[in-house]
Amino acid sequence: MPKQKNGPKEDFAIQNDLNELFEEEVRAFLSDEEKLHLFDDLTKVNPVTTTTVLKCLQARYTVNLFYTNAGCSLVALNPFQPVSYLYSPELMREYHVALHPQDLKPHIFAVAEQTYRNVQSQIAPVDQSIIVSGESGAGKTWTSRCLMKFYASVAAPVISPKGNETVERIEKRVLDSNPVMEAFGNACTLRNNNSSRFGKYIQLQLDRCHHLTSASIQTFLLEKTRVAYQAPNERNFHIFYQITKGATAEERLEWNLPEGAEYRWLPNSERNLDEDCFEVTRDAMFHLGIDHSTQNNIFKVLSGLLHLGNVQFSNPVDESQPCELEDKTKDSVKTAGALLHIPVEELLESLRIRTITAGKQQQVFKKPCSRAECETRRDCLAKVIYAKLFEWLVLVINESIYADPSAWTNFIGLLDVYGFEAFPENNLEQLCINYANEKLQQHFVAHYLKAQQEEYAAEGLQWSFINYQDNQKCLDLIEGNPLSIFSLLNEECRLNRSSNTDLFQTRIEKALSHNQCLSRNKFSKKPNFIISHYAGKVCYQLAAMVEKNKDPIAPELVQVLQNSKDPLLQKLFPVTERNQNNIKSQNRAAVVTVVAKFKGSLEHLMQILNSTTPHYIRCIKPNADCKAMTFKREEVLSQLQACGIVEAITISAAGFPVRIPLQSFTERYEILRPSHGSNKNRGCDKSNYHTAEQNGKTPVADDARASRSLVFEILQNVTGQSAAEQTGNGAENTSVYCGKT
Ligand code: AOV
Ligand code: MG
Repeated sequence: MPKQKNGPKEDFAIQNDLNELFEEEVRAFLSDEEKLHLFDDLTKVNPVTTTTVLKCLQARYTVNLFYTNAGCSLVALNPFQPVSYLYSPELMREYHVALHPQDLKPHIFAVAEQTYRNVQSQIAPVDQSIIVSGESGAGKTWTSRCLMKFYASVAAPVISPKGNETVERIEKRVLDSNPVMEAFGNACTLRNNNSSRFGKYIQLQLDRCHHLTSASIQTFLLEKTRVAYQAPNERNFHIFYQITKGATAEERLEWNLPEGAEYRWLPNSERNLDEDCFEVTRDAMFHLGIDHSTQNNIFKVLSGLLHLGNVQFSNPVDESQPCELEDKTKDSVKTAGALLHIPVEELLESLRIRTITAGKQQQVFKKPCSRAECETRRDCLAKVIYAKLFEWLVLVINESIYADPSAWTNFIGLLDVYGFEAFPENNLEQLCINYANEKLQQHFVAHYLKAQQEEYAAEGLQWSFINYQDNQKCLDLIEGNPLSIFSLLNEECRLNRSSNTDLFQTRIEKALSHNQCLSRNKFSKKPNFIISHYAGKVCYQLAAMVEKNKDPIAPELVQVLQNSKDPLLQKLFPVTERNQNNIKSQNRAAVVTVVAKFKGSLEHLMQILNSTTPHYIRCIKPNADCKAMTFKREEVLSQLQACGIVEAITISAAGFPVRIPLQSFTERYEILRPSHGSNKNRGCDKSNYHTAEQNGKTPVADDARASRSLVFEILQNVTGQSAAEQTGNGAENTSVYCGKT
């Protein structure tokens, strides 16, 4: 349904006239750098080069213009300062009611509104995705949050779906998922104080009237190692700081968190962040249906983990005996056991003693673990509890925002994954994160840089091919078949060869040296490999990588958790016949590795993205120090080059800004054809075109020419311009492209 305008029609006419005047003025001063900020769309800078694009973005940034259109995508520069006027409800409304939101200043709300209107106009694929990308700290999560607020405002149902005052409205619950997931899934890193340590794809589901009915969240690979290990100058997940800073006196007593106590797994807690606010998380959890007693249970378990982190072992005098506890940590293990509702002896046994079943009689042996093994088990226990808790929270949130599929017809998906990362030390976590970013980059390349040009060529349009950086080689190196980093990692896990990293390094080089994206830091003594990603080179350490990929969990640890009397842990680790058998047969069962699982979930995501109409928001981090109003040219330049934005702008500038499938175009506009209803025998009517498609033929130039003539005929009737005027010098001046897709 077309949008009702808020103000008088004339407002928009004046606005459009102004825009035209504006452009003329810009053209007149083309060489004047001071006017560069007036270019709302990078396709209009002339010539489109990395330098002009960079200059334009810098000019805009200095006058607080953070958004710029870039043909098919929107470039968003991170202001690193509050600019609340940019996200006000009034502005949301302005974009929502505008006749042509794209004619207003570039903004994420313009993208959001266009996406929303695409659903309303039902042009296939009707389901939409907004893919927010950019490196760590560029502003993806911020942007996704603003997009969610936009839809919560413009697509809010008229009445509460359950008609029940005691249930929070759906849009509120959807928004409340953010603080909860960020508290449990985000952390302060060297790159970003509020860095997402998991990937997220949220589907906002709309009913026939395009009202928000429900939503569903899919998450990807939480970086659970952070619970038990934080790199220097980084922090654990926000929620731990929230409970230690925000608990009431009573809660401190119950959760055993005395004021000023120190925890090994809580580094840099003197640093106070906005994200440390406990109250916001609690309120949001409550709105999502997590009652106070369940919340209390969650925070008690988390406190238990903090105490578990303080447990330290020392080597026993007699090696046949289990490791001893360091004196000062004896209380920690007692407190951890009490908070996790596990008898302390059982907890200690699971951490210090390994059970081995061997021989035909399946005899059971008990063997004390080494100090290193005890520490691994302690960390593993914390990681498995935290990961399960996060999984369960996502489940609870999904239940709270769920509606039966019959209640909704289409969706808008928002993708916010962890951004590209290169730290001084990188391991499996960064490999997975950067692999996810490579996949998204490939989607962009395939969708805009490759497919669009190939389609123009197939339709017989004049087109000089614009070269672009394809990242297929890098993806082959990471995930390809039969040999790749992933396949070799999995092989090491399968063959249980985790200790000799030197040998593994040699194996990688032998198998994959033909791929130019692979190299090695020869000056480092530690075994490593370097991958040349689209966004830069990253050196990955091989130490512990295979073990992390295997992600083993000792059966004794699962058992001790299943025996816990804590209601939450009982929910997270239920005893079922199946997992009982699993524990027994775990050593023999094929291990599903971390990268295999991650690859599977990303492939599933790509399938969903491919079935939707994509929109891209490219977040750019103007400086690595997260400083307000600081634009570092080299840093922005490398991000622009990496994501292929200049090529995309060039293609968009030379190509067709409006792309409508021919079928949709004819269905919608055939009525405007002068010969409508009288002339059925033209070379190209809908049915002709369809026959070509149904026969599985690529639309050859003849079909394409015929289809274009139909489009021109309609356009001519509307604009009064002849076909020759419309085509001008070929593709460049044609504003509407109607193709097969
Ligand atoms: P990210 O999601 O892209 O990083 P965030 O969205 O967390 O990055 O943004 C990082 C920080 O930049 C935020 O915490 C804000 O302080 C600031 N910021 C971002 N966008 C804006 C904006 N539009 N206006 C004001 N401040 C902003 V990562 O999750 O680390 O990849 O993995
Ligand atoms: Mg983020």
